[in-house]
Amino acid sequence: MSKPNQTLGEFIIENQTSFKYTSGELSRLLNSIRLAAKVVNHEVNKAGLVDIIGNAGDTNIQGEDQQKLDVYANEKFIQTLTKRNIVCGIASEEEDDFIAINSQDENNQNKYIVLIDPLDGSSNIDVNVSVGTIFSIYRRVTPLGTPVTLEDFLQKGSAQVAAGYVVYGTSTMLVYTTGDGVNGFTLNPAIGSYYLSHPNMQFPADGNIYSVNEGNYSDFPVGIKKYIKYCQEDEGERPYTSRYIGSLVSDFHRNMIKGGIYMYPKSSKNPKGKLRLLYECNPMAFIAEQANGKASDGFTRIMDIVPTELHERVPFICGSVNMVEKAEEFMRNEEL
Ligand code: AHM
Ligand code: MG
Repeated sequence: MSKPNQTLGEFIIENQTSFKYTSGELSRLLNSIRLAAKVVNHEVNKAGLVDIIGNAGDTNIQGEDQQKLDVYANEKFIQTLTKRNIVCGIASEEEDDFIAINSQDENNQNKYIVLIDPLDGSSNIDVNVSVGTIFSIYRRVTPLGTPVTLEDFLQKGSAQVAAGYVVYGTSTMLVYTTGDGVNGFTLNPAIGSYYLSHPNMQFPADGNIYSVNEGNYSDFPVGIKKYIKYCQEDEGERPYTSRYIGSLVSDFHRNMIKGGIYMYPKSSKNPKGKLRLLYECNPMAFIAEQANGKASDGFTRIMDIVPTELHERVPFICGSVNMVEKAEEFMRNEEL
């Protein structure tokens, strides 16, 4: 149930009873993410004012430059979730391994683990283009009071209990699902509260936007090339338009509101695709499906893929259901 002018805090509390494993624990966890996102938002907004942009000199596990704001966001989310003692484990796109939090303590009854991409699209920070945070929440599968293991993190996306993103754009929005639809909240920076601005978000079944890095076109699988040509030509009608920000959260958010498809296929540069199954694809797939959209790797539903490693990458096609199914049809036809 959503009410006009409802704040995110009120919404979380009012809806906690409709969650299938009723407990205040998930609400406390979502509240911590909400808080950390506000702190990160404050820092992102002043990125142009202070000397915080530029590389921190480190590279992350995927061998990419880490920028200072990535490091900051990573620390803030980990600190907030650790200090409040509400999760038993965290895995971050910016960390080599998962972090266990007091999970060996037999009195520790915390059952949730969080996977997070603290600042996605970070190559956009120093040019004032929007970036985002993506999070995914699961229940641990190993017994309470024992140390968390890799098994707790390598769960299929279909086991997620909640997922969401924050888009630091012209306004800052937090969008999330607990498996009962998707709701979006806009931050009022003067007051520091998020208000329900986009209740029950839905991908239109059809759309006219395709989002893909066409710079990689010559390397794409033939099915994707043909789908792109179909979008460009479509028997001379050309109903499609191309929009690509290069920030997954922002491209996804726009496509969910307007109708569209986002694609990051494999290429020779990224033979398994670029995006990470656990930190990026699964949470976005959960949100997409909860909003009547669809997400696949071209052949298989993203949330059915069994992960084998923390930083696994997969090709990602996501958005309006009819558009994703059309792209899958082109992929299938090339397989035959
Ligand atoms: P990141 O996690 O290193 O920021 O990379 C993920 C980002 C996505 O947000 C975006 O859609 C994609 O990478 C853009 O990649 P490219 O610049 O290759 O088009
Ligand atoms: Mg990322």
